[in-house]
Amino acid sequence: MLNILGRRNSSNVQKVLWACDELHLSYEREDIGGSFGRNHSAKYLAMNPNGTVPTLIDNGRALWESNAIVRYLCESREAHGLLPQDVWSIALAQQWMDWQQTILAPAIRPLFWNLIRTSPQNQDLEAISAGRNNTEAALRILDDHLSRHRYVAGEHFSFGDIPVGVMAYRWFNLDIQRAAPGLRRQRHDDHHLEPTGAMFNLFGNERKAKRLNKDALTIIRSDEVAYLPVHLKACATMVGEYLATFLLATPKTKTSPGSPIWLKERHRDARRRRDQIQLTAATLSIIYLRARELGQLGAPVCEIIDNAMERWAGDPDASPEVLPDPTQASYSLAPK
Ligand SMILES: N[C@@H](CCC(=O)N[C@@H](CS)C(=O)NCC(=O)O)C(=O)O
Repeated sequence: MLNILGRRNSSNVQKVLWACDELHLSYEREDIGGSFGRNHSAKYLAMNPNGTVPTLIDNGRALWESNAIVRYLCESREAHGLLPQDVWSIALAQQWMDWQQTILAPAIRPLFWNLIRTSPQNQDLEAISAGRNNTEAALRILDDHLSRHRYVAGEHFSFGDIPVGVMAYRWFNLDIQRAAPGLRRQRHDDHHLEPTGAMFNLFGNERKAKRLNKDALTIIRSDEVAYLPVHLKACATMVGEYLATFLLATPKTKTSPGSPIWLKERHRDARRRRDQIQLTAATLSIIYLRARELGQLGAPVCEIIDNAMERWAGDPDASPEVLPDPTQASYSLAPK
């Protein structure tokens, strides 16, 4: 089991969490650093003498420096494809990781620190203004690169996108004026503010939809191999109940952002009890609701789940080729 030491509101910890998520790695995390402290205890300093977060513990060994951790995770689990395929693309990915540490992070740090971590009466307005200009100048470089390449190392998402993606996400969520059009946010729908311009791919809705698609397919395929039809049927029934409960509780005119708390609790409870059927049902329902929020982009994900649930809900003894009538899906919420 991997252990990540570090508070989740640290951008450097977020890189590691994002990488674990991409690689489908399970881990345990401990809140350390910032208001949680403990990063200067003798025990912590023995693992990371800098007293910074994150630190990764893998098999009793400690690794620090967030970008090195991201690379290590990707390289040691290379089957998952976050590693660029050729030496030049690997060098490009590393170039942008170093650039994030040496150019982008120092530019945005005073801006973030003053706006988010400092009370309004103590904010340094000059530092805010300089930080905004410096960050914008740096992000123009990234934006220009991404207007010619889909991701930092070329056409495919790689480990090199994670550090700059975390920083760009931070930038788009600050309540500031932005001069360059590509570095502004635009209202995507009722709930989401999305970056415009070339950086969209790093963490925009298109990418979210792709990930949800991949996650849904992975879960469905592996459960179809691992479980008996009777278990799959129980799971489909649960998904139907979860989604119906959500529908009943949510006015037709409104899609509320995020999954409801009770559903996340079902997910946590299933993990605690190691109830794989409930875990799959809660996970697929969460994926479904997230995809539904993405409108047309998420519709194929909803369709994949709808189809699988119809298949699973069929007679456990029936041949897998005999699929129930798709028009009978009573819980379907897929955006049309
Ligand atoms: N270059 C290091 C920087 C680590 C760093 O400065 N982390 C900050 C949080 S983003 C930290 O530990 N701050 C002290 C604290 O959280 O108490 C890395 O990328 O891991």
